[in-house]
Amino acid sequence: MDTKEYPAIWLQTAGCTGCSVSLLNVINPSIKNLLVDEVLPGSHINLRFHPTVMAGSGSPVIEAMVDTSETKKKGYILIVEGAIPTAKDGIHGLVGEKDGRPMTMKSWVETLAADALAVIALGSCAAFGGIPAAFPNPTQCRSVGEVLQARGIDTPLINIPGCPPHPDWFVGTVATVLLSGLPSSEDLDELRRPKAFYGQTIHENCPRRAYYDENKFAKKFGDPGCNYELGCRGPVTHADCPVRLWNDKMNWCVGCGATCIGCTEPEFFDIAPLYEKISEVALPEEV
Ligand code: FSX
Ligand code: SF4
Ligand code: SF4
Repeated sequence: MDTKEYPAIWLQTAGCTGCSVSLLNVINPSIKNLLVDEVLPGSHINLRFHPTVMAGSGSPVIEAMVDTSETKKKGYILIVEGAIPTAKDGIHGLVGEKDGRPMTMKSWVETLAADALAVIALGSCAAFGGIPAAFPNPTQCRSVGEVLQARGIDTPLINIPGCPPHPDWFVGTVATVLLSGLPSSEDLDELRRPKAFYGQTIHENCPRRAYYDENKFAKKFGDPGCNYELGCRGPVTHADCPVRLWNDKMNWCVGCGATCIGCTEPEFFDIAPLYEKISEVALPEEV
């Protein structure tokens, strides 16, 4: 059977590289399976540019990226990790050069997204602005969606937030696209997140939920009880961490005694101090 190649360009903008590190921790398939082998029978992702894992550097890799966008128009996937600095037309974030001139992250995102088959905004920085866009945001970091909208670029966009996102959320989304094509509006929520991974709140599946329902709240970390009064944002946060677990199904935030800090939601870093009860946030209907 012929292998179908899916070219991909992975751009890193204003972020911490945690999204890439998280993906490198993927267990099944392994990162080798993902990058070298067929990710699904007959389908291979040809990752043409990734700043952290590619062996090359300098002009040749920039040329490979540009060549991909020019020769595979509407045939490659653009993955953006990080927010986009937009102040002073993006001068605070530069990646490589073109024709001897420094290129801004903003101009790469605009150029590469316009010619892509689809764009995946990976991580909360790319999806919503995240930590780089936190107040007072002097570089005016914006999400990928905001940058595309400002330019009228209507390439299909999938947001996979999380700081970092779970590797399964990315791999599962890519595998679904390869198997069944781009998601329909039914498959995404109003924030363009795949419902398959973000369709329920943390609170709906939390093993401490019975404590919440009985008003048994931990007063300090380590107490038995629900961590709501310690600032847990599980009731307003959409992701499947309690059932998927992290690090090869080892544990997850509330499971190891912490709170859910709401890392898959817009402006999670700005809405309130992380370890204060979220009384100012309206709780959704009880489930
Ligand atoms: Fe952001 Fe990626 Fe948080 Fe970091 O670069 S989603 S800061 S984990 O890693 O973009
Ligand atoms: Fe779990 Fe947090 Fe909901 Fe409590 S508030 S049940 S700790 S998700
Ligand atoms: Fe993010 Fe909450 Fe999941 Fe932790 S439990 S990874 S803070 S969504």
